[in-house]
This record gives sequence, C-alpha cells and structure tokens, in this order.
Amino acid sequence: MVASGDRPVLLTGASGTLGRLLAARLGAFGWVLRLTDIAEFPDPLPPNSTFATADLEDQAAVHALAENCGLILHFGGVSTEQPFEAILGPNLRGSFHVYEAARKQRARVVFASSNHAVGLYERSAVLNHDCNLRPDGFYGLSKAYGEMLGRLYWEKHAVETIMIRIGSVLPEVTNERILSTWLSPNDFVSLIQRCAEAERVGCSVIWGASNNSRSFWAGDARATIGWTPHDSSDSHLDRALGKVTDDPVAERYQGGVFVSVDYSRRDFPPGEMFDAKMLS
Ligand code: 15L
Repeated sequence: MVASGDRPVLLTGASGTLGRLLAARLGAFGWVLRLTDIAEFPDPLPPNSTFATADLEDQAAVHALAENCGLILHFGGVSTEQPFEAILGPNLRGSFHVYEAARKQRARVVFASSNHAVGLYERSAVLNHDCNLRPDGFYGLSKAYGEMLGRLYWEKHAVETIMIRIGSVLPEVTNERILSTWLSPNDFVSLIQRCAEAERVGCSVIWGASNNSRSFWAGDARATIGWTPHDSSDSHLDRALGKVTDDPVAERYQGGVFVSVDYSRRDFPPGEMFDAKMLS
C-alpha cells in the first residue's frame, strides 16, 4: 500500500459524484484521506478525513495539500464537455500542478481519465489500451493531455501513474450505450483499492469498465495491478436494449452525446471509418 497513516491519500474532486463515492467507501475502509474540491464537501466527513476547499489552478494550494501524501487520486476538474476556456485552467493547468506535486512528494497518481479521450472511435471498434487517442471534444482532449502528462512524469521523473479511462460509473445501466461502458460502483472502488495496493504500477492504462460482454474495450494493464471486475452490464440487458437517442452522431460514436456537442463534420457517411486511406 503506497499510502498509510503518515502518508495520506489526497483526493481531488472530492465533492463530485465519483469523489463523494470514493470518500465514503475508502473512508469506511479506514484510509487516511485528505479531501479537496473547489466546492464545499456536501456529506459528513468520513473518519480519518480532512477537507479543504482549493482551486486546482492554485499551484501553492495543490502543493500544500499534497505534502507527505503517498497517493493522489486526481478526480478534480471539469467533467463535462465545455468551451475550451472553461477546461483550460482546471483540467490542463490543474493536472500539471497535481503531477508536479506528486513528483515533489514521490507520490503515485491515479488519474481519472475518461472514455472521452477515445470517444471518436465508432461503436463497432474494440480498442486496446495502446490505441491512438481520439478525443471527442475539449473535455476528452484534456483527458488525453492528462494521460500524456502522466507518461511524461513517469518516463522523465519515475512518478508512477495509473490512468483509468473511466466509462460510466452509475448505479444502474440506463441505456444501450451504457451496456458497453458501465463500471459498477463496487468494481470502481475495488479498482481504486488495487491502484493503491499494487506493488508496482509503472505507467498503466486501465479501461474503467465492468465485465461487459458488449464492451468497446479490451486489453489493458489490469493483470499488472491485479484487478478483476466482478459485475457486468449483461444482467441489465432487458432494461437497456433499445434505449437509444434520436441523434445519429451520438449513436455512431463511443463517446455518445459528448461527440454531438458542436459536431460539424458532414462529409463521412454513417458507418464509414475515418482513416488515412480516405485522405490519399
Ligand atoms: C465522463 O467522462 C463524464 O464525466 C461522465 O459524466 C459520463 O458522461 C461518462 O463520461 C460517460 O461517458 O458515460
């Protein structure tokens, strides 16, 4: 375990949906948590936890929060598709501050990347972790940047990182796309446990998805960190099959409705992959 009593765990984005889930569940395991967010923490504080509001753009604040931490769970920043200017500070500058702090503290980082870093693959594709990044908007682009930041800090400074390309962490499978992207809350928590407990992780990419037979993704570093998901969207098939939008762009791509935001490409017929051959 890279974190313990005198090497606490810093959780950024603690007041967000995933942050609150992690704070409650990891706190109940007895983890010593240092929680932070730009917004107040809305829940009762878990045992052994402290909370401080901070802006990820404030380098000094991030460095102070990370002091003595052995693990940083970086879940902070904007989590939806937004104009570039809204993403720039929290997601790009903020992630830089987190990685610099990790370098200083010799801490491991778990970076909450997203399926939107590869959201412009069509739904028929099954991706390996080393596929080209194909972000589906400025949010996805910031996650791709975070992944490259993680790689830089591993290769140049030996900062260990696990990048989790999170699918959809939800209590229920609510539509057809989520049959492919679902990560159950229990599998999500067990993944974070393994990220902390694994002896060595280097620089690893994990698809943050349960054991879904309709998955868009296969092949990642889960064996290296010893993580096995136990849930599957398959048991929600009846409820979710056929629940689709009437938006052809969202239904065509893995990233769903994030792709549709400001999408202006009209030159490729549905079903046709964009690849280098089409340019020659
Ligand atoms: C994400 O990255 C978002 O933060 C989350 O709100 C969901 O939209 C999720 O991806 C998803 O693709 O389902």
